[in-house]
Amino acid sequence: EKICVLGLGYIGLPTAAMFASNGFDIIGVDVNEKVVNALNKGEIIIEEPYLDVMVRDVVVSGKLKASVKPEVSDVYIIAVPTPINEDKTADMSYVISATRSIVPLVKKGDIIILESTSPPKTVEDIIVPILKESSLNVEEDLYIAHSPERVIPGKILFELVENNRIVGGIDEESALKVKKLYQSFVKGEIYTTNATTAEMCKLTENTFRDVNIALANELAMICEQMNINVWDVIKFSNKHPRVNLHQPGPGVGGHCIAVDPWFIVEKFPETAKMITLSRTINDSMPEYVFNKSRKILGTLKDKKVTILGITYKPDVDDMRESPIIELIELLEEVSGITISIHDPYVQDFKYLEKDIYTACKDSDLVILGVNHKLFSDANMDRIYKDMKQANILDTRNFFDEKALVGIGFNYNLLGKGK
Ligand code: SAJ
Repeated sequence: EKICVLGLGYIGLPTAAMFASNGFDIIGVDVNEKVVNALNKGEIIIEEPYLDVMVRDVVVSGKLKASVKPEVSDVYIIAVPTPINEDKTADMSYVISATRSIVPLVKKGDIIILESTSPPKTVEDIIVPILKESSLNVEEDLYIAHSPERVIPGKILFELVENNRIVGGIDEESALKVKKLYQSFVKGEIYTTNATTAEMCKLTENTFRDVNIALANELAMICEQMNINVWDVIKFSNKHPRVNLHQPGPGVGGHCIAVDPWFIVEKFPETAKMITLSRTINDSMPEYVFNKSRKILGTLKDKKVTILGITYKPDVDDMRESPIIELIELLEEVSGITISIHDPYVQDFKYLEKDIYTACKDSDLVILGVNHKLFSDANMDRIYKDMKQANILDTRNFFDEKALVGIGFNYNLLGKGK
């Protein structure tokens, strides 16, 4: 069987490689020639553990080829981005053009799968109508389903295999056909349902996290006012068998959790009250951290502020929608401020210092933005000695408070009052 995977990003490429290493012939399609050229040489331009080796193997064995144009296949998997517009609606243009590009190619019996995270009813209202532009009797001749990706960056190859999966078909036969296809490598359960339910499940999963994180962030602000530690409140509350609070932080980043809830709001703006409010709370966190920094120093004017970690989450190089970038933008507005940044995963960004000690030297405040594991190797005694004023603001409950206070730091924790 030949599979055409449209979109060779964080989801499409691992999926293509996985099918290829399970014996399928894959043509991977991307509009970006750089991605295509690199891939045909067995190289990848994204960072994901083990993916480089896997891709190289299937390219060398001839199972995976890349092209800027789709080719006639038996299965088409759409894994293109669905970014968010300024007005918080989904930009469906890539899904639309990818679907259009296969209209001239589809034949009776083909399978079409949408993997991109999409607003509810995308399969019904966008995919099916576009495929009807072909000469086929779409409902009869094609098997169409949404099977949302659910993998977490940093563990994509593991989760692709191990996670449970949902397949929502335009009819039962479609769902079962697609389930069978994924069973070639998925070890988790595969649950079948209709397309709109599958679309809504994906959005619900990320919305659940967003709402839960918003609650944690609200509790953090409340606990600060009460002079107690929210991290203790959450830790002990979670000892209850039916409580599972998430962690507060400087905001929610990434291209999923900070985006997907809007795809529900877009369709139901009046009803989606809690979802909208949670987004607003989480989006307000960079400003909250900024104000907390100002309180620590009295004024940020003419001070040096160092930020450790600017990616959207720990131990990855991905900066998309990172709340720390927003924090930096707020800091930039302060007159006379000096900003320096250290992030072992980022190669190219303003204010970047390759060395953590240089970044912290003469600083008035170090803000821990992201809890990269690598930061635990830092010699905090040395950082303390080199700082102008030894203030730390930990937004992730990463540091050992006792140890830092022992060294002499003025340790501040998001969600903990003084
Ligand atoms: N965050 C918190 N507190 C928490 C957990 C996360 O502030 O308790 C923040 C993180 O710092 C980060 C953001 O939220 O900025 C999102 O990080 P994440 O690790 O929770 O999730 P993503 O965006 O990397 O991946 C999510 C996953 N969804 C769920 O776990 C329900 C993943 O399985 C999805 O495949 C992915 O979105 C996606 O593509 O939709």
